[in-house]
Amino acid sequence: MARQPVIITCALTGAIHTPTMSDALPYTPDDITAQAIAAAEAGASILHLHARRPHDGGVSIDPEVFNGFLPRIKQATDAVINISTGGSLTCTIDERVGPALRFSPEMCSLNMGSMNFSFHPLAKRYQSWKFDWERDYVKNSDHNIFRNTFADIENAANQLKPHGIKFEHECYDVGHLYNLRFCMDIGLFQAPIFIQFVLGILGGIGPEVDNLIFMKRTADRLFGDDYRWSVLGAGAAQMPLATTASQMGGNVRVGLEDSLYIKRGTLAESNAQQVAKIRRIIEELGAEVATPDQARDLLGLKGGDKVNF
Ligand code: KMH
Ligand code: ZN
Repeated sequence: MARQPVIITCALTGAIHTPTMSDALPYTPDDITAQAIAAAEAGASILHLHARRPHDGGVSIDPEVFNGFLPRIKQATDAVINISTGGSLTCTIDERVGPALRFSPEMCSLNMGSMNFSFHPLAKRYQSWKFDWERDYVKNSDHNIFRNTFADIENAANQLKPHGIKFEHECYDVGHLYNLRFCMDIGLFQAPIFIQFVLGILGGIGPEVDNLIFMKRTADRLFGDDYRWSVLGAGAAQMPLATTASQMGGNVRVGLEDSLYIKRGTLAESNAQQVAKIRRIIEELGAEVATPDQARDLLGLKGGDKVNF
C-alpha cells in the first residue's frame, strides 16, 4: 500500500508547560500570527494554538485574545486551525472549552486522562526569568494535577458535539488509550479518531522508541482501522521521535510548545525552523508531506469554511 502523506502539526506557543525562556516563543497576537503563517508556509498543515496574555506571556483562555490572531491566520493560510482545550492547569473544563465553543474550529485538543504534569526540574536549570510569574509557576509545578476526568471528557465532548470538531486526542500514557476506547464505546467520538501519542512529559510515559511501539501496538489492538496517529516528543525527544513516527507510517507534531530547541543545546529560531527541519527529514527519507486539504481528507474534517472566525 502506498505511504500516505505525513501530516505535520505545529504547536506554536503552548502555555501549560512552556515558560517564555526563549525569545523565539511567540506570545503576542502579532507574533503568534506571524509565526503561524510562516509555519504553514514551511509545511505545517495543522496549527495547534494556545493563547497567552499579551503583556506577560502567561496562560490565557480569554476568547478575545484568540480573536486577536485566529481570523488573521485564517485569512493568510489554508492550514487547519486546532484550538487547545488544555488551557491552564487551574481552569475548569468549562473554561477550557470556551474558546473552541466560541470559534468552532476544525479541530481542538482533548486530553484523555488526569495525571501529574510537572516541569519543576526546569526551575534549577534557569537563573534568570523574563517575567515575574514564571519562576514560581515552574518551581511549584510538582503540585500540579492535570485534571481530565471521565466526567470532564464527556462534558467537553457533549458541549462541542454540535460543532462537528475533530479532536486531537492527547494520550500521555497507555492507560489513556483505554480511556479513549471506553469513551468511544459509550458513543462520545466517531471514527476516524486522531490520536496524538505524547511521550516525554514528566508524569506520563517516557520518550523511548519502545514506548512508542507499545503505544502504537496497543492502539492497533483497541482501534483497528478506526484511527490515525501522530507523535509529540517533548523536549530533546521531539525530532528523533517525529522522525521515527514518520517512518512507522504515522504523523508528526513539532513546535515550540513542546520543545524550544532545534537540536541539542541550540534554541530554535522559530516554529517554522522546526517545521522546515522535520519536513526536510521526511522528504529526504522518501515520504511526502500532506497539504492542508490532504490532512482534511485523511482526518475527515468539516472544512475551513465551517468555522466561526
Ligand atoms: N504540549 C502538550 C504536551 C493541550 O493543548 O491540550 C500538551 C498540550 C495540551 O498540547
Ligand atoms: Zn497544546
